[in-house]
Amino acid sequence: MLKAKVLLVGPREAGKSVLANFVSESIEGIGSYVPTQGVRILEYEKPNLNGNSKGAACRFELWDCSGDQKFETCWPALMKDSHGVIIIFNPDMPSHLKEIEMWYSCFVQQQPLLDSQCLLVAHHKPGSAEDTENLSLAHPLNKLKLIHSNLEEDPEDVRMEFMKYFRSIINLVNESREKEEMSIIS
Ligand SMILES: Nc1nc2c(ncn2[C@@H]2O[C@H](COP(=O)(O)OP(=O)(O)O)[C@@H](O)[C@H]2O)c(=O)[nH]1
Ligand SMILES: [Mg+2]
Repeated sequence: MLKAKVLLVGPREAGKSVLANFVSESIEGIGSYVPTQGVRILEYEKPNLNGNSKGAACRFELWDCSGDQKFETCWPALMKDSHGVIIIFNPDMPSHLKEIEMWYSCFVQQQPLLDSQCLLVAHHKPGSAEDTENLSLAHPLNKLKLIHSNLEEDPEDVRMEFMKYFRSIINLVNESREKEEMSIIS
């Protein structure tokens, strides 16, 4: 069984918990806003995600982190042994564009993770502005893979993009495991 730990971080009320529930097929619906306290860990299992013939299942731990910076002292514990970081923000909020630089710096650059282990998600809530579809981000965020998520309009596209990202993370985990195995016998 290949296992990966992926964090969901970003500004408050961006939609982290909604997306975490959606991709993990958790039944918790969209209700009134409940701020996540510290972190909530969702498990998600996917058979045969990496498409190998062995058909090994993959297990994801999705760490739905609080966007509140009062939990900053917990961040090192959250980041420990993580394989990926998904930064979720609301493209309608100019303040989020600044804030995600901080999340990127703390959770990706300082760990350090590769840029390929990071996914940026512009999450469009119902009734959001149309023109933010052509969002252009400044360096260094413009080097990252950016997807748009709109659960009302195209939920399957969102799911597909997340699965693509999860597949890339599982491939990295698989590669590092193979390297470790090789290093033991050589
Ligand atoms: N209908 C709908 N509401 C959403 C969506 N995304 C976020 N929301 C609303 O925005 C609130 C904040 O989302 P949440 O995921 O809890 O934000 P978090 O602080 O980033 O975890 C939720 O309580 C929902 O009311 C969405 O895709 N559809
Ligand atoms: Mg939350």
